[in-house]
Amino acid sequence: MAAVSYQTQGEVAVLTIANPPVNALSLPVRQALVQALQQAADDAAVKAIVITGADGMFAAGADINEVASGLVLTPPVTRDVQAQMERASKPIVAAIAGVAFGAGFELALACHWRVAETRARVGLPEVKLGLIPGAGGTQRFTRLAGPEAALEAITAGSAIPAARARELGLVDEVAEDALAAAIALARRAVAEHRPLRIASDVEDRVRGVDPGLFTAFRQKIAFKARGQLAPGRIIDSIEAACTRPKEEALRLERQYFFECRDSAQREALVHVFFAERAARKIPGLPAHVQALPVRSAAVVGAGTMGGGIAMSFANAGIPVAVLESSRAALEKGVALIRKNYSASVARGRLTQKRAEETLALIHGVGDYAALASADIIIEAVFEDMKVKREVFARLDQVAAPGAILATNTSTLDVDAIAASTSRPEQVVGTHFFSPAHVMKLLENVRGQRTSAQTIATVMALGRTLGKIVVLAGNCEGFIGNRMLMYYGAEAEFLLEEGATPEQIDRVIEDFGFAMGPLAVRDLAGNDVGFLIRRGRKLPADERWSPILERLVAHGRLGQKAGRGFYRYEGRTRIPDPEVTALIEGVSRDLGIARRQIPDEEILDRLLHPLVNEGARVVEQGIALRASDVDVVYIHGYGFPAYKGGPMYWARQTGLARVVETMQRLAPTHGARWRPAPLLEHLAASGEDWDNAHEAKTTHNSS
Ligand code: 3H9
Repeated sequence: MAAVSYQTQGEVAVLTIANPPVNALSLPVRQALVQALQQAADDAAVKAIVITGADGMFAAGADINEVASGLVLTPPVTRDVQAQMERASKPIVAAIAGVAFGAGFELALACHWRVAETRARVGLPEVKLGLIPGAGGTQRFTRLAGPEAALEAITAGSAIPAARARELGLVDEVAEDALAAAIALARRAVAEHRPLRIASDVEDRVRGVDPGLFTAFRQKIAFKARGQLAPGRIIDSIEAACTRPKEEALRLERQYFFECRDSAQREALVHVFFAERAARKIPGLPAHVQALPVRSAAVVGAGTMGGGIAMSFANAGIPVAVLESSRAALEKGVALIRKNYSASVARGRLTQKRAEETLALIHGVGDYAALASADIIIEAVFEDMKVKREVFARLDQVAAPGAILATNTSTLDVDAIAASTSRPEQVVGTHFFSPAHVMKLLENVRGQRTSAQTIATVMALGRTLGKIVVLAGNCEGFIGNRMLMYYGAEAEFLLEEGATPEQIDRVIEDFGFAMGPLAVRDLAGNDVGFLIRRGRKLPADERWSPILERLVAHGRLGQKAGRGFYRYEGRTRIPDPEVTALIEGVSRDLGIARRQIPDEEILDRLLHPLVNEGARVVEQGIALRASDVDVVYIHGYGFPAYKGGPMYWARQTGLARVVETMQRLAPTHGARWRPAPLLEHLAASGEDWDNAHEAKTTHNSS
């Protein structure tokens, strides 16, 4: 099939991009577009042109593989195609269905007019790949919609719904049938001899812009964008659209595009893009296995977690019952859900109408019998095996025969929970992260007897709920929490040796994490952390630091108590001399001489345990691939996406160097610093995580 098909409907030539799966503008598409545009220009019977995409999708952008390989720069580049379009004497209209993203939208912006289908979305998501739009996107967007809208949308990489794009002036019409409406518009343009509208020549929105706008916006996103290259370059480029001549601004955009394209951040974010998609693929799942439809759901437990899970279902349009046997607890839970929706309305993220419609999908119930019709029931009760087993035994009695019974446990043995039912093949872990309606990650956990169909269903369900889904094997803590154990422990050992909570958190936050490990502990509750730790098995040659226990004994339970590793004023953390004294007391008791610890050592000491446990998780098949570990850490634990995740970080650092550092630290810091066998094997053979599966097989059999 041709990359671009050419048909005529009367005097209109319709050019259809056909490059499955997402009509990316790869080289053959660009070549075919150049030819088709020329054909239309040469055909005297053709008076206007419509560009559209096959299979209900305009174009998702440049081909990301070409960006990585450099082929994106092989002529004709997108800018060449656009120049040909802007030179054309015949009107060109874009008919946008599905999405027009990145270079796809940039192509549409170079058309004279744009018609979008009602459900279509447009946008420039390049920032999510560590890039800035490279085909005039920052320029034409700004000229059509103005700099304020451009700054917001392009630095966030937002997908803009058709109706909003129309309001912003990015598209000219919204229609049920974009192609028919675009052809009609093209015909009108011919009949009325309309002057061709070239977006890059539109001046009124980029004249007389207050330069303070850019300074203010830089400050506004400073924290969120810290450490990142692309957001700043996007602002620079939009500023150039408002302050420099057109050609110069376009040249600058191109220069910034190259700078970003050649950056380590772009490489890391492209890794993440493909890692997220690879995570959905489950090797060995028979092709004939279909996900079961989930038309209704139920959640046991109306606490923060249960409420958030219920909201995730309702937000996806799936009716959900929330069970809580105590009436007071149920009312409290439902009130919290209502409050969350009201807050979204107040922030302008949701209309009142939509909030009410969504809320109406959530039903509080007080009796297990009310769960009988649910396709899936998710247990979100207290993290205690006995309680969970009791809940599952009850669920087994009331649930529909085909219903999936899922546990939201974050650490407990899914098989032990499944064993309390008569249908272990329908039992699975669905580990949501708090707050569940906000956090993107869903870590599904496969028990020993979980069926392929159950797995297929919860993997598909995750996507329906808008989550990024990873499948983990069953072990204590699965992928994420298991890795967290040594990371958290190491932070406290560093405190014993001389670091302060604020130094540790600063180093990790400067690295790009959303929050440092001690601030996270305070947020989650030190009592909770201590309880989980007490229940965990530790190798005989390992120990826990007594710091956490002492904090709890002093009532320093974390943010909820106003004091933990820090003192809190609202959510603001303030270093507390009392904590310093407590930590120094621990060092004294243990006979540890405190010292100044360099920031680099803190970073090494915290990241290496993550990588090492990550390697064990891969080695033992708990994670299907190293990149799944990256996805879990980025979306569940605040690891900076632009650094690619812990396993990617290790690869960039060099696996041999990682092993060397661990071996250097092992004699002083204990058995936990012994490199995982898989890590040692890969480092010695010079192989990469990509070969981890083969290496694991070889390693296990040798
Ligand atoms: C750019 O345009 C730079 C320019 O400014 C510079 C010009 C000079 N390329 O996500 P899905 C694959 S940068 C190659 O699972 P969905 C994807 O890997 C680009 N492949 O489906 C997957 O493959 P597989 C800016 C791509 O329905 C399959 O398509 N554009 C691309 O959930 C299905 O994808 C973007 O960043 C691509 N551009 O979502 C948009 N896109 O089946 C990125 C997808 O083998 N894409 N694939 O795993 C998206 O946002 C979503 O893919 C989309 C579909 C919403 C389109």
